[in-house]
Amino acid sequence: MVRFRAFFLCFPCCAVLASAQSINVENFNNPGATGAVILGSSWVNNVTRGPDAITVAGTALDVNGWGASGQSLNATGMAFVTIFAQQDVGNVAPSLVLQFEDAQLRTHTLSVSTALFALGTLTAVQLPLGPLPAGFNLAQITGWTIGGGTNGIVAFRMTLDHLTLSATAAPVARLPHSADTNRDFRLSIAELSRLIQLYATRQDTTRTGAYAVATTATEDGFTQDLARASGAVVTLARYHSADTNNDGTISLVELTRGIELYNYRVGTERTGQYHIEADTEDGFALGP
Ligand SMILES: [Ca+2]
Ligand SMILES: [Ca+2]
Ligand SMILES: [Ca+2]
Repeated sequence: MVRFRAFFLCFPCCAVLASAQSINVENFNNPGATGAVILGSSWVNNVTRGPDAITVAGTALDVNGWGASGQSLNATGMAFVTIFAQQDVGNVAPSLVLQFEDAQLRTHTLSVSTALFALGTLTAVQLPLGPLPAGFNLAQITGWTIGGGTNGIVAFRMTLDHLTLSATAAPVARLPHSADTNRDFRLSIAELSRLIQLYATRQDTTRTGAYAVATTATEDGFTQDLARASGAVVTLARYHSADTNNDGTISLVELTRGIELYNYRVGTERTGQYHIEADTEDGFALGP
């Protein structure tokens, strides 16, 4: 581990990404969330707030029990909604419903089947933002709510992590980063070291960064390809999340992106937190 230390210092956090093509509506973080439990709803006292997500359980019903008012969201140009959530054991609610309200109190409601969200595994589901109701003003969204969308009929059991709007339907990662082998949406030093190991793969004396899909169990499902020569073209059955150009090798630029994720800080504490987001080179973005 020590021999990597100087290497880290050579790659300070570099802000490669500056896409304004998406809006984070809600991160459900604690602290940091935009919305809150809607008072008087069945979600009161039934929402557990984790650092990165809320978990709705207990006697919560399929109402829209979380939301924000007094917002001034300008969603002009946005065309897709991505919801990052999971179903939890006992969920009976058939739909996850998102409702926006504009400054003239017009509402726009989107509904997606909860079956699209894996049970117990955070899943990103993307859907078109439109068509919009006549006159709905995307430039002046003042509030939104999320939940099961009814008056309260059946049990709602979901964990909600992230809600974004985006201009394009860029491919969205549906799983944690390949380097995040314990799938906690944080890159640890051990996980980064594994990525560096793949990057450092050599054939004879030449660094190739070549990797292959593992045929025996490994922490990330990949293995160093010690046989492949530098520049040899390969097609893999699947690619490591860090291999953003899908060429079967981890390049310096790709490793640097991994280090950028690893280096994410909250104040002075390095947390390595990241989340799934459209419109980035690897389908992920810094922070919870
Ligand atoms: Ca979150
Ligand atoms: Ca991790
Ligand atoms: Ca690559």
